[in-house]
Amino acid sequence: MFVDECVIKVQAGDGGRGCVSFRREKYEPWGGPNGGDGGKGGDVILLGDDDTNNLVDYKYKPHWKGERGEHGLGKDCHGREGKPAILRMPLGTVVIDEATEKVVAEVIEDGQQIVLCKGGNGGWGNTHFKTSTNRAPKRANAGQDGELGSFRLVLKSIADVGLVGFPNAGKSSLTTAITKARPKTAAYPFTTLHPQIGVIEYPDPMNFDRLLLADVPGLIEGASENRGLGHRFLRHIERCALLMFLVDMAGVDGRDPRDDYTVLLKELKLYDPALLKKPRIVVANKMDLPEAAAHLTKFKRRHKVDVVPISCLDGKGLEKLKLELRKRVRGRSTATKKAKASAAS
Ligand SMILES: Nc1nc2c(ncn2[C@@H]2O[C@H](COP(=O)(O)OP(=O)(O)OP(=O)(O)O)[C@@H](O)[C@H]2O)c(=O)[nH]1
Ligand SMILES: [Mg+2]
Repeated sequence: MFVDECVIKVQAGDGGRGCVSFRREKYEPWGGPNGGDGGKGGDVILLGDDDTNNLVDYKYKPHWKGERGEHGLGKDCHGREGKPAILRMPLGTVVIDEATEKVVAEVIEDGQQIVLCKGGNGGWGNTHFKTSTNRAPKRANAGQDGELGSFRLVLKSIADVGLVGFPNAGKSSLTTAITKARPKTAAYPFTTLHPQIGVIEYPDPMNFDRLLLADVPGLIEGASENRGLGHRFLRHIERCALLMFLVDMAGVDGRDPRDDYTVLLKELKLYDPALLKKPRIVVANKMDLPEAAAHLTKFKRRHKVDVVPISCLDGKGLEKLKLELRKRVRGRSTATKKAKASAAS
């Protein structure tokens, strides 16, 4: 089961109580205060984890608590700190506070730690309240309460290239052909029911590189009115640097490939117009079928865009496409870096 949105309720541990105690020993009538402090409560910590790509654990276990700090003891013994609650999050998780509707954290890197709720500090033991005029204080602090809250987790996958296309266009076939991911492929629509990330490797020994490719479920006209699987999964391409529009140029399902492209642009715009501002590459798939060449000529005439022709079946054009993807993604990031550097200087 794939879950990319859920609500969790978390509470950090309360601090332990400080202790009121006095040193009592034989021949030591005025031993003085020796109450230890309470321990700090355990935090609630989010930990970026590259090995998970799903929030399903949090759907079934939505309540998380940090441990309470132990109370202070006599003989100046401080209470132990409470253990933190560590929540492993898939990379790309956005955390929204339900009370304020504000984004409070974003988990981006493997191993990144974010304290979502802080544990309460432990209370002071009576040693802290000793003064020259009050040498036997009978006062100690209670521990502070740990922070608590209700948070919505929304997973927006992190990838360099996001696939956009109608069902059956061959998105999963392409992912299988150029990455080691193995999404299910079949000749019926909506084979892919949730996003999958594949890694495209460039095994050039001098210049090893890799790009992440997001295969998402197909879009159909009316996705904005929740037809098909709706727009739900488009959030997984929001962060991509490049959008790859994959069009079935043979029109196997009886649609005109020219209309497919128009509909895809329209549906993306209805979801979020900012997606159309992203760089995009148009790829024509199924060029091994005889009808495809004629469709491609008509397509270019109407849409006036550069199209990369490929066939996932016989592998034609795939190497060229991989290089083109690297050029566009890396070229873009170097261009952005150069722009930032010139702005800074
Ligand atoms: N002839 C031909 N068939 C292809 C090619 N690429 C994919 N197909 C076929 O197209 C069908 C759909 O492929 P998928 O990869 O499952 O398509 P998809 O876009 O992932 O579809 P959904 O997951 O349903 O959105 C399969 O039967 C593939 O064998 C190609 O280049 N040529
Ligand atoms: Mg698929």
